[in-house]
Amino acid sequence: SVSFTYYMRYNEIVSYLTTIADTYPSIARLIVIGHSYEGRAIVALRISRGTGSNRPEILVDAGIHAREWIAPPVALYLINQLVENTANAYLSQDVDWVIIPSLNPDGYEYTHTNTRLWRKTRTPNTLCYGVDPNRNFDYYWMVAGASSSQCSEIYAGPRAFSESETQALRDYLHANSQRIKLYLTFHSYGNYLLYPWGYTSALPANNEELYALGVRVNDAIRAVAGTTYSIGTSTNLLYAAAGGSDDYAKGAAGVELAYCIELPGGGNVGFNPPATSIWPIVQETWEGIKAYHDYIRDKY
Ligand code: 0X9
Ligand code: ZN
Repeated sequence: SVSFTYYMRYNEIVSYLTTIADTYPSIARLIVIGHSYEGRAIVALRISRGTGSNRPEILVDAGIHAREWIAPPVALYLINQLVENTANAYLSQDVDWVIIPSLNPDGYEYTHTNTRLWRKTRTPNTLCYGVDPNRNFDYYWMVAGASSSQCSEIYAGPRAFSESETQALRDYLHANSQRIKLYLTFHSYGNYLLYPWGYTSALPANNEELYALGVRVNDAIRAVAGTTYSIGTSTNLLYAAAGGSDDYAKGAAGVELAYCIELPGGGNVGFNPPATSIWPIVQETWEGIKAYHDYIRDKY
């Protein structure tokens, strides 16, 4: 079962999703979207209480960056509440959800067994291990804020989509691009609601909508315990960095609403909030995710 009192290992995360799919077969279905370099199944849970095709879908992932431990619990709490809390049944009545709690399981396991602050995948290259998966997507790949040095933390890879993990998300996005209306990718840290573009300081055509929805989400989160987020484009608010999954979802797969959510930090280096912080962070973030849902439900 799921826990928010400690950081679960990848096999526990997979077990939880498997159990949910087995226990609630009419609501939840397990999907394997691909495999990591080391051969782990990259699992997703599709949650739907509706019938008919062409339903709007919200795609959520977490854990693209291995060390950002607070992100997977946010995705797991979302699954827990959508499926196991009947008071939230309305949230999957008109909208489908696909949730990928850990997109970089090799890196995530490595942060547990070897190097707590590992960020990248675990592909062996000639000089160093790993590619920054959030520089590896093929949308203005390598044009800004990415490195061609294998040992860099922001190594973009030998070519775009060199990593099986980014290929898996790419393939899922394209196979479902017609129905995906919102893409959320959870990272940490810094309390930012980022939206495209990350490759340029130019604003997207729907900047006003992206900003206004961000304000709604921030208001919902702030109401819980006063936590606030800054809202804006990745380049203008944080830094230019091309090859991210959010830019790819919007620019290449046509998902008009895409956000990179930089969750709150914690611990001595920001990436390691104590386990006691999991609960308050997932609680307040859940309120923000519900605000996203309400917007998508009302719009489509
Ligand atoms: O640099 C990143 O990949 C993200 N920040 S993090 O500290 N979690 O590494 C921000 C990514 C924002 N999106 C794009 N630049 N496309
Ligand atoms: Zn990150």
